[in-house]
Amino acid sequence: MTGKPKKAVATDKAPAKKTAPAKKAAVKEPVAAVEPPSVETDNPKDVQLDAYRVGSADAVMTTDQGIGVEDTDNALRAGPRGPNLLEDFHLREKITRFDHERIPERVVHARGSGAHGYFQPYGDEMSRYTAAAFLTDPAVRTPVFVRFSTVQGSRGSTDTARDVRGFAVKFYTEQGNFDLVGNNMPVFFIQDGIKFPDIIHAVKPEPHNEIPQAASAHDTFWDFVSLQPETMHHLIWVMSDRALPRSYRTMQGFGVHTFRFVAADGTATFVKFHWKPLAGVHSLVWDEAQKISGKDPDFHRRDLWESIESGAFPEYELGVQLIAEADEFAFDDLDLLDPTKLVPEEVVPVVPVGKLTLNRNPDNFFAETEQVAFLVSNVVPGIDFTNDPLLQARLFSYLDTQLTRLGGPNFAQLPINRPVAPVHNHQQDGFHQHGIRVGQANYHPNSLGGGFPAVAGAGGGAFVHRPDQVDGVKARKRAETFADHYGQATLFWNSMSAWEKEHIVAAYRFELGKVTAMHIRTLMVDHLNRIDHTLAVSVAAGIGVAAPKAAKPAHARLSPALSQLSQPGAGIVGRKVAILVAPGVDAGAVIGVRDALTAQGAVVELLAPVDGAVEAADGKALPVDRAMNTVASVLYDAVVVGGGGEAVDVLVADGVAVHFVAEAYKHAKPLGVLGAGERLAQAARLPVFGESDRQGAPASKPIAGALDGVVFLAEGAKKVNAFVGDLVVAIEAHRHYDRPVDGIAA
Ligand code: HDE
Repeated sequence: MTGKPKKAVATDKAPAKKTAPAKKAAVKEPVAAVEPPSVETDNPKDVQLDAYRVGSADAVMTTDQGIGVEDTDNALRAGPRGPNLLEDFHLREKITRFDHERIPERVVHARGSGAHGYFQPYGDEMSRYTAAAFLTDPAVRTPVFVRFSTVQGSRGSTDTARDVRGFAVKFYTEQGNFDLVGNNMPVFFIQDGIKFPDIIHAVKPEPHNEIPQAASAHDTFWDFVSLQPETMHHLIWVMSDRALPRSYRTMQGFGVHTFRFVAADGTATFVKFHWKPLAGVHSLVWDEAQKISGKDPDFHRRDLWESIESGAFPEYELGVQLIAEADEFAFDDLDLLDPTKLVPEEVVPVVPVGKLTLNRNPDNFFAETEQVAFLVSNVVPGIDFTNDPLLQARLFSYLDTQLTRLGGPNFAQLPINRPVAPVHNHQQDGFHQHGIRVGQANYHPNSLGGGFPAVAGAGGGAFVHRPDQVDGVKARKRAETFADHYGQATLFWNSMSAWEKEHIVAAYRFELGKVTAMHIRTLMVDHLNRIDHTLAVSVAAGIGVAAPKAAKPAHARLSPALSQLSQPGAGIVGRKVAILVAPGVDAGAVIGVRDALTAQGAVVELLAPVDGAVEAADGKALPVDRAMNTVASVLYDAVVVGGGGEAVDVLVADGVAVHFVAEAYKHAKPLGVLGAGERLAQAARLPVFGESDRQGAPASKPIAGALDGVVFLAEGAKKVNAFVGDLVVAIEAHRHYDRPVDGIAA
């Protein structure tokens, strides 16, 4: 099999120019036929994929055997009211193909979304540490395919479950595929891969009734973790807002395990991989995440898709923590081989290596996102494994699982999985073999094939396992250096801001509050007491468990980099802003705000009680993007209330609009209020606007400027630019958790 497939299947292909996406995605004009997209000619993976793209422009319909189809709406039958005939090969083929459309979903990480892109290193600094060219040559743009995922739920479950997110990157390097199959949290639940089936059985829907879907808030999960203290560190991450990313664009990624870089001279260095989103790290709040699950279960998938279509490409910086081999035992509180531990960035800084840009959506979800097969064992020269016992088990699992999921050993020949590097070996046959190997010799050594393919050796680009001294007593035992299960959970807790701590307490209360077995709740409070006494007392108070006795004070060390506040991001590109309008709206101010925010990259939508257009105060029609009741505040990052007396009368009388504002405020979102719109803010009981009689009385003393993320422009004031400036600052900050929200009903 050669790495460069001949132009195959597509005979009807006429690459068309990719057109700019329609601005209003909700309504699409009918199109005659779908053309395959054009390719970026300098992207070798894209060029390779193009050989497999099939369009149907100007084509006639055929069976799978290429026989023209006369009629696909009526089966062949004996007389118009008679029985079907077995000879109807078109009917049989069509139904058979339909019957077999599904493949087994991934046993974990079943729900996901993918995107194409490229990785480019900033410079050649890494060549001191690794021979991997794709990390060291700034002239090389390596094509990548990335798949983000949740862990627990099925393929059709919701995006915004409280869960770990997968962050799997396939680099199609010139030296073969390198897969960095990471998560959005830097540690894992268990230390030894042999426990993986147990934790996954425990978190998945319970076996007797298959409940709950996409949730860890149930007895079996908490039963398992309460009996397995090594889960405590990862658990507190999952109880934090890290488990509720605002989008895939705004979450970090981690390789989790310690890997090894190997330089050209054979020197090895321990390495931990990090992805940092350039848009900053932002999360949802739990109430919002649950509501989104109903309003738009594809929330993250849609966000990824739309940002790529609009040209606001998600970007992540790859960074590495490097630890010399000689320093393997320099850490007194962690073992580098223990995947339940992180190395604080303040101890070993993250060195930037290069940038990942996601710039193209898949052409076909099944062919690409569903069939992509990540293998932890895919490494290229310059990157090697360590003895991390979780990593070692993963090295087996990923190849094994593809055999069932993708139906046989030839899954690497699927277009999305093919390396761009040439492939030559004596592997042969099996289900779905695509290659036609020529020649007589399918073994090594051979003379009949001239000895080819020949083994390469390091000089010829071969992967050479780094010689490593291994020595020990065969036993089912863990290292004593893996024994501490609480210290880093405490480190995480200590590093959180006040609001992050509040959210963690609320999450434990919610999750444990769903656990019906009281002894599990009690045991969990005991564990929390070893992490932090205040945490344990606060959780206990919410779940009907007696407060634990004061514990031995845990350590007071911090790692500020663990707080989301350490990675704010800059700008408002891709933030979604809703502007509420109604007939009689002051269109001038609304248009000014919309255009100014759009110019800075925000996605702004005008919402009104009904779709279409509203007649503004100046008599002109102002087109709206959606009816308010088809969306909800939880789908936006910020909300602006339009001004205009008559319009605000309509909005105040509309429960949907009042709820929209109250809910956005309660979820700590930035709010902009234009002129008379303050009456809607009062109707929503926003404290910064004072009490309201709900009858439309203007605020006696309107606030000025931005307060707790609420920005106000007084009626008649012309300072739209200043208003927008304050609003942008408020949106950039993402959330405003310090504001008072007690008593807001939403
Ligand atoms: Fe996975 N994991 N995993 N995992 N994992 C899979 O492989 C497994 C682990 C991760 O988008 C499966 O192709 C074992 C850690 C991601 O296609 C399976 C163990 C981390 C994805 C599997 C782990 C991950 C998977 C299911 C413990 C973070 C989705 C389908 C030894 C560093 C990849 C598949 C995608 C998928 C096994 C632990 C991340 C069954 C046995 C730790 C992101 O092979």
